[in-house]
Amino acid sequence: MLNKELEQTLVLIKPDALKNSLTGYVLSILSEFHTGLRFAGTKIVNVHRMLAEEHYAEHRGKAFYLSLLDYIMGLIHYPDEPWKQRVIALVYQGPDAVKKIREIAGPTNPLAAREQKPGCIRALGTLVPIKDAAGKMLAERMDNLIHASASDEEAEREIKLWFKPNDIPPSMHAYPTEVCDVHYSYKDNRLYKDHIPGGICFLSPGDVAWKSDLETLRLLQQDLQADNTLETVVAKYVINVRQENYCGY
Ligand code: 3AN
Repeated sequence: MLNKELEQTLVLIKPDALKNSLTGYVLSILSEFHTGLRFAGTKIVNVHRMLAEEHYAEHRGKAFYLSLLDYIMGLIHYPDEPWKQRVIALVYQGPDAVKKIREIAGPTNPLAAREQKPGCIRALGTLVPIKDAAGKMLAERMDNLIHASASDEEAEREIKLWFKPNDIPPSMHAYPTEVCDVHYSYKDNRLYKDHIPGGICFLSPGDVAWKSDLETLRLLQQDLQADNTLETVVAKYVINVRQENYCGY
C-alpha cells in the first residue's frame, strides 16, 4: 500500500457483542480519538451461509468450523429471532489500521486475552464447549465479540468479500475498481453471462466492481483457473437480499 492514509481493515461486531449490548462500547474504543482511524464503510448484515463459508474458508474441515458458521450467522445467539441475526461490518481506515485494531481486539482466545491483555475487547469473550449428540466434547468455540483482519492481505480479501466499491466513498478506496460492461448472473453455483430466470443478476453494465472480481469472473467464464472462487465474488451481492427472491444458494 503506497499511501498509508488509505490502509484499511475489516471489523465485524459479532452476534455475541450485539446480544450483550456491547456495540457502543466497542465503537467508542475503536473511535478516531483512541485509534486515529476513521470509518470508511459500515453496514448491518444478516450473514448468509455462503458469506460465512467464504469468510471462514481457512477453517473449513476443523472441528469447530460448523459451529463457527452458526455463530457468525447469529443462529447460536438468536436461534428463534431471525430479525436479530446480524453483525455490524465496518471498514476502518488510516495508518497502521490492521495493527492498531488487532492490538485493541486482543488475542483470539478470550482466556488468553484475559491473561495476556486485560482490558482488551476479547477479554470480555467466552469459550463455549462444542459437543456431539452423545454429549462428548469435540472442541471449543471462541465467542470473542469482534473480528479484526490479521494482515493487509487478509484485510483486502475480507473487505472485497463484504463490501461493494459503492459501499465505500470513492475518495477512500484502497483497491482498484473497474466499470462492468456485461451482465453476470448466478444460479445453483453457476455463473451466467446474461439474465437467468430464478437466478440473481448481480452485475450489470455500468456497475462499479472490484477490478480483481471482474478478472476472476472473466477467467471463470472461460472455465480457466482463478485465484478466487465464484462464491467469493457473489457473496457480497446477496447480502441482505431475500432468499425467496431468487434461488441458487
Ligand atoms: P482471529 O479472529 O483472531 O483472526 P482466526 O481468524 O484464526 O482468529 O479465527 C477466526 C475465528 O475462528 C476466531 N475468532 C475463533 O472464533 C475461531 N477459532 C479460531 N481458532 C480456533 C480454535 N482453535 N478453536 C476454536 N475456535 C477457533
